[in-house]
Amino acid sequence: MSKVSRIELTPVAFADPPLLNVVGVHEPFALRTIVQVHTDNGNVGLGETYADDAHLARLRAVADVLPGLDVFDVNGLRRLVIDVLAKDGSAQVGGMLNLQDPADVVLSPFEVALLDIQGKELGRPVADLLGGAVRESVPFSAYLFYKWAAHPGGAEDSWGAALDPDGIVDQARSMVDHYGFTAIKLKGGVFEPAAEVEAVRALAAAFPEHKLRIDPNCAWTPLTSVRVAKELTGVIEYLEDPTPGIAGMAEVAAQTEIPLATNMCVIAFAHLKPSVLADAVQVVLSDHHYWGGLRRSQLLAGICDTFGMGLSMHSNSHLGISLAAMTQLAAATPNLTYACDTHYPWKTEDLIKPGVLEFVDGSVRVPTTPGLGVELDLDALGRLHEQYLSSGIRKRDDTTYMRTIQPDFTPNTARW
Ligand code: GKR
Ligand code: MG
Repeated sequence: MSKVSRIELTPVAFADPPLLNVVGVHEPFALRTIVQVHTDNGNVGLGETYADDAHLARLRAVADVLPGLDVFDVNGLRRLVIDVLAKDGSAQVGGMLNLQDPADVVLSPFEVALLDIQGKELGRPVADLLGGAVRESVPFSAYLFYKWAAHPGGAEDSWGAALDPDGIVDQARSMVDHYGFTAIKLKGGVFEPAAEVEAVRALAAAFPEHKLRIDPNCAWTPLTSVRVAKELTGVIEYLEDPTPGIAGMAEVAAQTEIPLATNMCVIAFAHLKPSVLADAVQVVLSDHHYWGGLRRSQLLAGICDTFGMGLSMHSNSHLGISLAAMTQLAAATPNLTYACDTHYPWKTEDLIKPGVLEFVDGSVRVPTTPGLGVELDLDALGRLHEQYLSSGIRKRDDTTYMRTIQPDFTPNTARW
């Protein structure tokens, strides 16, 4: 079997609409790093991850020590990552999350790339390496955002503005008509809770058959969260991160029958025990980008199963290699029974060759060709890398961008 011969890390920037959230607004470009792991027999494995400067520096440090690694030695990969990052500090990812230990977020894209190579060498899709696909297609949810019609000074995008319940329902209509989603998530934490509850109610009236969720990214106090939960009982399938911290979530969970979901207070293996002991969350949103890749995400799935917690999937702005990895993982995870989040419909540029990852009836068919099942378009990679160089953006910072437009903006965390 082959060995790693060299690694290419390419930071890219792709156009992103002005999506609003608790900490500000998305900048005109989102960043990703594309990882290409080359082998001594001419194979290439793909991975995709964050591209903030600090993360890129860690990826580069790990990439330097990987040549010579057997592509099946995923345990060896993790040991190397841990050695290289020894005594390294915490890692900020996705604009809002702070990980105490950067090992799993750095490991992830390399692990995905090794699995891609393993699949190519064995002639099997990655889902087969993860135990086999238990579903032929993976359901995703429509991910709605309050948004402006355009970035300041820019041209209006095709989605238009969504700043009230009517705008949100129109946005949902476009997403559902276009992609066939059967679950809908609203990103909240932007307006007062009452306004966001009204938007969810408007969605429920317009889409009575759809599963609904709201995620204010911890914008509310426990008291407000309990009030909102009362108002939305019977309307939403889960309430995502209403309030910060395991203790706060436990306080809310004790007072509602709506399952509480999180991608903010349980974001690493160390958080599972305290969260289970406090019965703080009933659904964990996994994300292979910081849970250490696909196999460690399966470990998380097993732990959720053991402790009777549900499992769903979180997303940040991403491109097609991530979508392929999410789809292969979800296909091979029996207890991933909620529709997964994805930002994919918001992007207008990609760097994989088209035609593989299409949404039909809200689901993506699991590629059955070897590896992840997607191919990199090298011209597009070059274009998006040029865009990264010229964009000047080197880390995601929704708050600073928002302050260039509203100088007095304060992130809304636990404010209401
Ligand atoms: O893209 O603005 C955004 C989201 O708010 C993202 O940053 C979150 O990580 O999607 C995420 C979530 O579910 O919390
Ligand atoms: Mg969330």
